[in-house]
Amino acid sequence: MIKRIGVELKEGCDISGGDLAIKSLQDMIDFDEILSIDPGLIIDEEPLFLHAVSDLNTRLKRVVSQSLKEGHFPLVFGGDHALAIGSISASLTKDTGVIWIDAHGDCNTVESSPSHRIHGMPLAVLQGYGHPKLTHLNDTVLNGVDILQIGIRSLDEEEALLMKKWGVRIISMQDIKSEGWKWAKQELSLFIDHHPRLHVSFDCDSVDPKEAPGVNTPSKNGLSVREVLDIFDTLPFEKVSSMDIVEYNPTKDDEKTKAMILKIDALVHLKRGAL
Ligand SMILES: [Mn+2]
Repeated sequence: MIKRIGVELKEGCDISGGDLAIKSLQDMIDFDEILSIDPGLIIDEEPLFLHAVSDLNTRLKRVVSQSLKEGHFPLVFGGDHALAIGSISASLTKDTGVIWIDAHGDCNTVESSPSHRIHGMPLAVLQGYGHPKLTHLNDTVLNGVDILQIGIRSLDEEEALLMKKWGVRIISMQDIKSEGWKWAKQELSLFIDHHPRLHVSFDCDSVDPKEAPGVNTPSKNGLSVREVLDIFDTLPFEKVSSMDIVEYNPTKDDEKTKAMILKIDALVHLKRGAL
């Protein structure tokens, strides 16, 4: 069974609206479980709101682990990509490949991040680089070569160097433009073939703001909704063990982003439900 888990969080990016993602989806989606930030832990820190984000991820990890243990497919929704620390640390094994569809690299460390926002750090944390209050959640450390990013077009300078050093595989928008969509799909297939298990983390800002304006940090010249649906249609769901749909900010939306999320949710149910 697909377990839909909603995460009410904005402290990973500190941009208003991301915390309302679940409320906005609730008229169309029945969540099996909803987790929220503990307001008592929201204290300014370095990185921002460390205690609150760490606590929420600890609880999310428990919920996702339990759901996997019961044989379910956890599908995590939220307005903030910092939640991927909890969802992925729960599902990660040595065999897992992570497909990260995003405009940004999300590979900043506390030192490299210009914004100090944890939503730009989840993939660094999962690779073992970051504040100990976050990296302590890792039972398994993710290797850079087991990450494939798609849709990238905005990396911080130091972050780009770290990603290169760690061996993170990137299919950037520039690559897609020069090599073509067919090539990108072949690269994706190769990555899938090399990994017996997959986690997919979908950041709504991977899509062009013309088609998905309801995100915290929009970035121009992104993927089309058609391309995203093509990726999900290609994914072998017998290998995908868990998934996130994140960074949805309903206060910036004109219903297009929500409609896209509902389409992805329906496609995942169609493909995963058929197994
Ligand atoms: Mn992201």
